[in-house]
Parts: sequence; C-alpha cells; structure tokens
Amino acid sequence: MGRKFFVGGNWKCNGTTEEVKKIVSMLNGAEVPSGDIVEVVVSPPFVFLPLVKNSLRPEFHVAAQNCWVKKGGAFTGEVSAEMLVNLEIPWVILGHSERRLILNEANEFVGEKVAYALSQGLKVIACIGETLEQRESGSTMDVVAAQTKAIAALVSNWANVVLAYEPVWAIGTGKVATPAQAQEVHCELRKWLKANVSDEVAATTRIIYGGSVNGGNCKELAGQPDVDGFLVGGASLKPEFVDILKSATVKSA
Ligand SMILES: *[C@@H]1O[C@H](CO)[C@@H](O)[C@H](O)[C@H]1NC(C)=O
Ligand SMILES: CC(=O)N[C@H]1CO[C@H](CO)[C@@H](O)[C@@H]1O
Repeated sequence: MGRKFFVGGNWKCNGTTEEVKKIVSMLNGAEVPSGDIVEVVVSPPFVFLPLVKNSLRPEFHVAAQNCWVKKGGAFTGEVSAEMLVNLEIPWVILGHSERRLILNEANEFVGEKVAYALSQGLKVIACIGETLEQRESGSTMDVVAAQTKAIAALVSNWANVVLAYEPVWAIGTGKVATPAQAQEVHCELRKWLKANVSDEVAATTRIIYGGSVNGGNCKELAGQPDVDGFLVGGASLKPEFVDILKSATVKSA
C-alpha cells in the first residue's frame, strides 16, 4: 500500500567493460536493506545492458536511459521500446534533463515516449525539473507542472511510473536542493497529481529526487515525507551508492 522506497542509479554515458564489471561486483557483494524496503534499479548505457542484466544480483533491476518514441523502424541510431522488452529490460528512464536540454526533447515528445513505453509494458522513470534561471524567476512549479501535464495528458495508468524530480541546477554541480526545497516541490507535485489526475495516483506514485545526492546528504533527504527515493548520478558508480540504498531504512524506522 505504501510507496516503496526507490533508488535508481543513472550511470549516464560512462564506463568500460572492466569498470562495469567492477561496479556490478561491488553491488553484488553489498549488504543492503531487503527488497521489501528498497527497490533498486541501475541504468547503464545501452551497450552494457545485457552484461549488467545477466551478472547483477536478481533482486536489482536494470533500466535503459532512453528509448525511441514509437515503434522501431527506419530511425538510425535509436533503440525501440520493443527491443528493450525483447531483452527483458524492465525499466527505462525518459525525459532526463540532459536529453531535454542538449537534444531538445520537448515536453510533448517526452509525454509521447512515456505513453509508448508504458503501452509496450516497460516501467518508466520519468524525469522533470527546472533550470536555475527558471527557479530564480519563480517559475519552478509552472515548469514542472507543464512537464507533468504533458505526461498526464497521454497516460491513464500510473502504476508503472516513477516521477523523478531533478532540478537541473543540482545535477552534477555539487549543489543539492535542501531537504526543504525538495520536499516543497515533491509536495506540490503530489497536490498537482491529486487535483489533476486522481487521489489514488497522488497517494501511490513514487516521487524521487535527483541532483547531487550522495552518502552524506541522502538520509536527511530521505526523511522528507514526500521524497520516496532517489535518482542518483555520479555517486551511483561508487561504493557510496550502497550508503544511499541504506537510507531507505529512514522510512521504515
Ligand atoms: C492542475 O493543473 C493545472 C495545469 O498544470 C495547474 O495550473 C493547477 O495548479 C493544478 N492543480 C493543482 C492543485 O496543482
Ligand atoms: C563516477 C564517474 O566516473 N562519473 C563520471 C561520468 O562521466 C562524467 C563525464 O565525463 C564525469 O564528470 C563523471 O565524473
């Protein structure tokens, strides 16, 4: 019934075969809270997905970092949702700010991707978040509401969606949203879901935080009532990721 704590590790565009094997063996040897307490999903680059899936401990799952917006075909360089399903990759991250900003993925395009991936049976970590300029001009909620609205317009079943709030100014910058700043946006997002989707979706959808989460700040962030987990960047490639997984116990304490 409750929202199980969720921690995703976004490896981004990093790693060699040797490094990937090392990270997997670190994760496989780690002592972590049980699967009742934390759901763990790591997201290597496409080319390492089969290696990681086949060598990772079975209670941890894998996510792709992106997929094509519709059925595959003549789209050179893309990877379709169908291919991920075929390889039994259960999760996909969509709408990461690096794709929104560097590759110009618009809100509607991300919404279409989320809807299509869900329709194929994938589970989706859907990312939203404002830039520094947007925060400073006071438009944080307008921005994340518009991003969420583009998803909600095309998605009716939210059971397989995790919403990741990642303020762009906190990604890879070492600047972390304060626990109060994260809680404020998560709480507003839940209100948005309640008013614009349903009470049930608002109560059950996990809203996770991303942006310079590390072993030192994870516990206090995890203690916020509307923070249901994390999407971890740089720290997900290090042993510190295990400390972040352990912060899940804050909720069950
Ligand atoms: C419902 O959605 C609209 C459009 O995004 C927004 O303006 C409004 O504030 C939302 N309601 C709540 C309570 O968040
Ligand atoms: C932990 C780690 O190695 N992360 C790196 C991923 O790649 C980016 C870009 O080169 C680096 O900034 C990170 O340190």
